[in-house]
Amino acid sequence: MRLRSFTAPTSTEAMNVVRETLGDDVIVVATQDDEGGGVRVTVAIDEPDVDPGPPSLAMAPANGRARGPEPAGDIVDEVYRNLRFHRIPAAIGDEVLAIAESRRWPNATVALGAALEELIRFDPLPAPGRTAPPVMLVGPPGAGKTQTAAKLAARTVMDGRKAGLLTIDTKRTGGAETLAAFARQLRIDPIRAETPQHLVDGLLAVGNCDCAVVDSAGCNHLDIAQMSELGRHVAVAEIEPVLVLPAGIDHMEAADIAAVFRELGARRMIVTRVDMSRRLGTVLAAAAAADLALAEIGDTPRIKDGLQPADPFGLAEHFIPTVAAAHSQRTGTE
Ligand SMILES: Nc1nc2c(ncn2[C@@H]2O[C@H](COP(=O)(O)OP(=O)(O)OP(=O)(O)O)[C@@H](O)[C@H]2O)c(=O)[nH]1
Ligand SMILES: [Mg+2]
Repeated sequence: MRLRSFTAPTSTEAMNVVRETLGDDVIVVATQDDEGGGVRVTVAIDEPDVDPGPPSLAMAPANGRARGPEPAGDIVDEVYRNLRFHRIPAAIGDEVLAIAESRRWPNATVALGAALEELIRFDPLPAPGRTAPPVMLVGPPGAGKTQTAAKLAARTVMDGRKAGLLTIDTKRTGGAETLAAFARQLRIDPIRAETPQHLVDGLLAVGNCDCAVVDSAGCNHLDIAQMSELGRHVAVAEIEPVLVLPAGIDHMEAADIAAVFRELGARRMIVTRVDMSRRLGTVLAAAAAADLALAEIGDTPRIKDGLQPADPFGLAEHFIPTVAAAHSQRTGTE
């Protein structure tokens, strides 16, 4: 017996989807309001039991892209088990499964990657040297903004280009010093912008840099005064606010946070601490809820090579790690 959930605006519509997808030979085990809106119908399908527990190395494909075709039902099952394990919100999960079922994919990673490519936008930050407005990293306290600023600067410097760092995190004890400590390793002296006008001046001073990144203080998205203060800094010049959000937090909270930072002007997000989180539903929930494009993935505390430009198949491998990738994640070796 296997369980599957379908979400639609009404229970009648959800049942229609159930019948279209699985026929009449199903048992409805639950009908409930979905957290994301609409009604979720859960049905039992009369098939041999499938353990819905965490994906294990034994279940992982030996090599995400190179393995030959698996039976279509096995692939959909594997995608389904991973969606459940990662706590993917039902509404997105249903769409992913529909895509996984729509074609014969070589394996589950490719099926999930193809679904992510269709459902989520991917828009990495421009490579150094490409003309782009300065980026301001914004997000909740402790999300990884300062470390990400250092990672972006390091990527630019490693590429032989010039990076400029600024910070508006000047009121909090130690805020600016953390960035300065990272920046020293890169021989960069970050500019401390105490006021919006200082920020304008600072941005002019780094105008010749290939990549200018502004670090900001962590903001409570429910605190209007804090968000307004941040908004005043974003508005002073042509700056792109980019949300930084850690993986692994509750997916409904992540969606709320993303929606508030979208109001501030964020259109892209960087997900950090992917190496520390076994469940990545947050990533999809936040991106889908606020229509944010995934820009970069932080999957290491290291500054050097600390960010990977987000792409659907790379992300799918984080959801369904290959044996080799899982091994290297655990041991730090190739
Ligand atoms: N393992 C891991 N740790 C990370 C990653 N990104 C950030 N961290 C850690 O997360 C913690 C917080 O990172 P910060 O960059 O200081 O976070 P912040 O958003 O600037 O925090 P505030 O300025 O206090 O709001 C630090 O201990 C970082 O080393 C990552 O991708 N992986
Ligand atoms: Mg910081």
